[in-house]
Amino acid sequence: MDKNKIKITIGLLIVIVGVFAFMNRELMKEKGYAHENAQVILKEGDLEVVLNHENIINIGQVHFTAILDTSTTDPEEHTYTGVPLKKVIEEAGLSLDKKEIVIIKGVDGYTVALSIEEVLDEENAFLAYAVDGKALKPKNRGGSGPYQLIVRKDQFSQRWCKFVVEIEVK
Ligand SMILES: Nc1nc2c(c(=O)[nH]1)N[C@H]1C(S)=C(S)[C@@H](COP(=O)(O)O)O[C@H]1N2
Ligand SMILES: [Mo]
Repeated sequence: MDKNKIKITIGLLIVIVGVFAFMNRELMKEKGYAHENAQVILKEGDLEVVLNHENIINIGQVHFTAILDTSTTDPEEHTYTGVPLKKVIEEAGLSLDKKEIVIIKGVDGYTVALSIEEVLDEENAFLAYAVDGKALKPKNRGGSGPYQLIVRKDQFSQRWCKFVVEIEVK
């Protein structure tokens, strides 16, 4: 390869990396915005619906207990406040018909998948916004919120996605 070709190749690579970095930054901005404003982005194919805190509260809050068990704590029962995940999806006008999974993402990129059966179980999968009567704080204030996925029937809390910003049905 002559020097010019090498230069052009390197130049192209720099542009490509730059474009991806920019796209990623735009993506992070969108999720960061949702996180800071207590919004959740719901997706189904090309359709995107944003729910804010008022929309989520209007679904009708429920109180439920769940056992929190992390690597650093012993199992403890807590009372959470939130809404069944299924109702959040319905509130956004999305359909679970003929879908296979629901993918939940945190602002830190943490991703959890639930089967449709798990989502349809209104005693199992919840989007919580308070624990023991206190609002879940966002990440920068040391909390696990403003929204956290609670999967009551999971013995360990790996799938309890903190800082939820996106819910996609597939
Ligand atoms: N967004 C997000 N949610 C998450 C995680 C994470 O890194 N990011 N870690 C998971 C794991 S492995 C556990 S055990 C629980 C509790 O994690 P913590 O003890 O760090 O709060 O949160 C789960 N949810
Ligand atoms: Mo963990």
